[in-house]
Amino acid sequence: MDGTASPGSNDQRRLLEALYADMRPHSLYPLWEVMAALVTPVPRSAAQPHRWHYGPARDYLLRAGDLISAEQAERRVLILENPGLLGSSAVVPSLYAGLQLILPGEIAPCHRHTQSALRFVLEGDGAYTAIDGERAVMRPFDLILTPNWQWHDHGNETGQPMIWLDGLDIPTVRFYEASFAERLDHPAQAEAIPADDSLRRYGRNLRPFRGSAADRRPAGQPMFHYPYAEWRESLLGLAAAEAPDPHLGHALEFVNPADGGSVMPTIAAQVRHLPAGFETAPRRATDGAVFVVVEGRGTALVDGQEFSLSERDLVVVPSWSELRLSATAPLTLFGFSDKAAQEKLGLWREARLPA
Ligand code: 1HN
Repeated sequence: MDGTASPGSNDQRRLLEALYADMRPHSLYPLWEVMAALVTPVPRSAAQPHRWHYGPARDYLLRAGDLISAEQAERRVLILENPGLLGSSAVVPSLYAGLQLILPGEIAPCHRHTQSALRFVLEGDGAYTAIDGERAVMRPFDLILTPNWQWHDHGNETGQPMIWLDGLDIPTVRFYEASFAERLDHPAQAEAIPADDSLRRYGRNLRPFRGSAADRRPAGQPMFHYPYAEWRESLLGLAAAEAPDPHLGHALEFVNPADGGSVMPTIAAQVRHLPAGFETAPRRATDGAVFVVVEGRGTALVDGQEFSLSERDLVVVPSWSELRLSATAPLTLFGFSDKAAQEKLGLWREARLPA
């Protein structure tokens, strides 16, 4: 036991143990025996740093594609389960990550749930996610959101497999015991709104004139598609114009234009760019994060464990682990984390350490 109380005599110990044994059937437990483990001076994550190479994960996913349809599976996904959190379907204690495959002609049937999701496209071009009646056409490295309780289905009318990274707040919703879900009685929802309508309406810092009855998305969450073509231009433009932050490299956060905050209440998303030869100074932060390589090569040093990274490899960086990133070729990363929820709860912190 990870005790807090200072040791006493053998006699005291014996009497205490007898007390504990008597109390146990009454659901009572002494705080002083566990307090140090509950209130740690710094975070101690149960999650482990881990890297998944894309190639082997993709092979297993395609093998699953031969064995079960998207419709039969409802979602054909390989969970990126943290080796420190086995059995929990979690990549960090608050978040879930997975790799999803949709083959040509398939539909992942329409449903909605209180879990919020993001998709980050890794392979294929031109499949769609439909969200509350509107399709977003998925192109490589686009970010697409499925906010809490919005109807969504995915379909692939192209000739190629589509693979993307799913990030959901499943463990957070489980923690609060607030899961609700429904299925639509049709596999695909009706296309009520033209494809990419929300990008035209909200994607360039504009919104429908108030009172014009043209608002088609929820006022607090108007955007659900952040195309690669746009975020790449912003990130690489920044990289061309200024020196990288020593601890982050060039870094941009995706925002919800309605309030300037994170893309969803529980999940924050970011992109980073490191010029070739650049190495970040070490940094810790309380958010548990998942990164995927968009382009380039490098390494992630996470609490002293070194992971080589190449295109589409994934790495999980648990809370308060010390991260150093380095680029052997210009390195672009996408990441998502629970920073959004932690900031709302007043918990998020970082420590920028000397190089
Ligand atoms: C879900 O709805 C999707 O819509 C993916 O693509 C993964 C994992 C658990 C629960 C719901 C999707 C999911 C999921």
